[in-house]
Amino acid sequence: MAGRPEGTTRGNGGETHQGAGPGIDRLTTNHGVTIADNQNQLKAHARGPVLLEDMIFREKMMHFDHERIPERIVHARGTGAHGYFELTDSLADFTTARILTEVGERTEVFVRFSTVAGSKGSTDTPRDVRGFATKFYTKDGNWDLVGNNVPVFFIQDAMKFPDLVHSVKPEADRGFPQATAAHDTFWDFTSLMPESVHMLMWAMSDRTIPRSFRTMEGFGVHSFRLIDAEGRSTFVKYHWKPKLGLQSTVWDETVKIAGADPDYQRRDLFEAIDRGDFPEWELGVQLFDQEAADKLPFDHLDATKIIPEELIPVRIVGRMVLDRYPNNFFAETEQVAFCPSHLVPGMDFSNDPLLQGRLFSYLDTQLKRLGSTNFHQLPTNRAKGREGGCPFSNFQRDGHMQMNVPKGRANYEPNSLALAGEGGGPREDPQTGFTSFREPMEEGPKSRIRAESFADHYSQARLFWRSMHPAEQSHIVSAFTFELSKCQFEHVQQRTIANLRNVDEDLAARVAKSMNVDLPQISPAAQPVQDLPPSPALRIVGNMKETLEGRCVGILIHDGSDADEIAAVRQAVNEAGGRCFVVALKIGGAKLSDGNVCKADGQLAGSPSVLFDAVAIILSDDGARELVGHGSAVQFVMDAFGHLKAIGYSKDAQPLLDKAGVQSDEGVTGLNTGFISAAKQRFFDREAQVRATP
Ligand code: HDE
Repeated sequence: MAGRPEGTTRGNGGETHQGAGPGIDRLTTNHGVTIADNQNQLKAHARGPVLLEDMIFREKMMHFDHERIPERIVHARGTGAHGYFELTDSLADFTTARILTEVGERTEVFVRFSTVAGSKGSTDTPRDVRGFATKFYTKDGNWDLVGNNVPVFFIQDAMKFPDLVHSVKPEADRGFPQATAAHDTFWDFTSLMPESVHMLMWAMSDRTIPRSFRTMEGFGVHSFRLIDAEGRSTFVKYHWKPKLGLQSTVWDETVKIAGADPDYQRRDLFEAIDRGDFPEWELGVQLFDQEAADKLPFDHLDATKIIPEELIPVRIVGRMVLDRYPNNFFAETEQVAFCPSHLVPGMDFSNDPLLQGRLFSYLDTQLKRLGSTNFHQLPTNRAKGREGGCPFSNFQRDGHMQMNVPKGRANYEPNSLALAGEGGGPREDPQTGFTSFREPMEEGPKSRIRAESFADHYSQARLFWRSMHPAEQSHIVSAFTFELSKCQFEHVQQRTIANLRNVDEDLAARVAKSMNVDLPQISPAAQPVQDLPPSPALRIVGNMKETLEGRCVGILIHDGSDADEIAAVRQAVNEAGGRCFVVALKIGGAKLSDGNVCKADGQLAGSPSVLFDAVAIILSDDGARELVGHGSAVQFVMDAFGHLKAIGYSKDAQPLLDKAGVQSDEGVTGLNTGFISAAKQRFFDREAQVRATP
């Protein structure tokens, strides 16, 4: 807890009432009646039948029977945290929304991170896009920025969303596989939808195997509008940039994390907040007007396109800090309801047909999931930013689970009967109310049509591929190879590779070669593919921060390990802003060189090196020789090496390194000869030594 008072990262939410509320020490029914016996049902006699009249049992069991609500149709597995957003640079020239004009003001937020495809009980680390949804409780009402950690999407029109999701979810007849795109139906669908290819490049890249939520970027994906006081519009794309920089895992590592700790990413977020190491992101905006939009070599209303930062720079305007964990997962994280339609005055939507479809879908799904049109009254969803008085006020009434008790005789507008002094109840306000941008509409026949300007499916996929570092390119090839090799239908594999030929011939040839299949004929492209300039900002390698902040070093010890060496590594790691986690064969720890017992934070079999960012192997000669006989110790070192991590080691640990096949390189160091600076990095050049790079 790093000296922080217990509970400061939780418990400030205020909204606790029933159940374990402070000061209530009696156990009661839901109707406030004190319970005398919570152990036994009411029976006719000691060994006799149970009586139907036992209202205490029936209430308890009925409530339990109904505890579950439908999980989200997508993004079912998630975790959330409270925090605040603080504006650092005013956008008053572009918008009237106070959250974007009042520099220094802090606005409460709730953020939910999620995977997309898996069910609620799946693991945290499949290859998958991550959701990054933020609810800002602003003075002007709630604003939901419901984004992902990838800036594009698979499809262009919301009409195709149910098809896309059906294809990636478990297959219809067999109900598996879970939480993965690596199966026939997904690749069948996407191979028939060339518009998905750009997103597939991102999905097969290291972006979808992030190390932590704290090391992910976030994107609003669509273009939105900001509206100024004169009603003028500027397009905006939103970006979240993590303070800790971008960091991902390698595939073998992420697969093993899923086994070692299925809750790895939520635990990481929880523990970081708990120790006061608050996750932080900068909010960036790309601003552009219609004229600039018209000059882009692609249509910004097409959600399969990015606007490279090199074309329109990202302006940093604020920061978000997550500093409080929910009091209750269900009440807050499960019941939070995000809707892209939740905008505040000074903002508006664009005509992106994917966004337009989302405006309906999220509101609709909350009704199904939360069971009532009154879901906005739940504490986690309530608008609470307005100064003074009721945060919302209208004549919508009744419905399931109405939690307010509106006063007065009139529930319609206009009226003249409302309570004295209230002037007939709440009234609209043309000055400060939400007004849509007065966009001039083109004339044309009503039609179901895809704009011609959406027809270029490959140029940005090529841009992405060519922007990648060679190590990232080979990871992309491996990911396509892995996923397509899980497909049983050759025509599905072939059609995907045929599409990839439009992205880059080398990419397609490498995938075909590493699958040992024929290179198919190139698929026809609807438009000639453009050679757009690469965007180095899209890389992870090179954009990863060299820091130990937010990172953890695993220290492997055994009986006889040098106490001074352990202390020195701990101190150096802590001074660099990192954390240490001591691993020993047994949880009780090991007897060190100075005769003291050092307790372990984790037992070796349950604390593999995949859980750490770098490892220090501090062993005596005898200790090393003994651990050579333990597969988990050998694997610990072998994986750290294979996952391109720094390994610092004491001289006597050499036999264990030899057994693990560690070869010397700049990431394999003595404990006080460069380990700390090595621990801040990953060694991508090592990759060729540890696996065949396709
Ligand atoms: Fe979502 N999406 N989505 N989505 N989405 C949902 O809403 C949908 C899309 C995103 O933590 C659902 O409340 C449609 C893009 C996040 O609670 C559902 C389309 C982006 C979350 C839904 C999209 C997202 C969701 C399921 C295409 C990035 C989790 C439960 C037209 C910009 C929010 C729910 C949370 C959740 C529909 C595409 C992000 C069914 C129809 C693009 C982060 O309503």
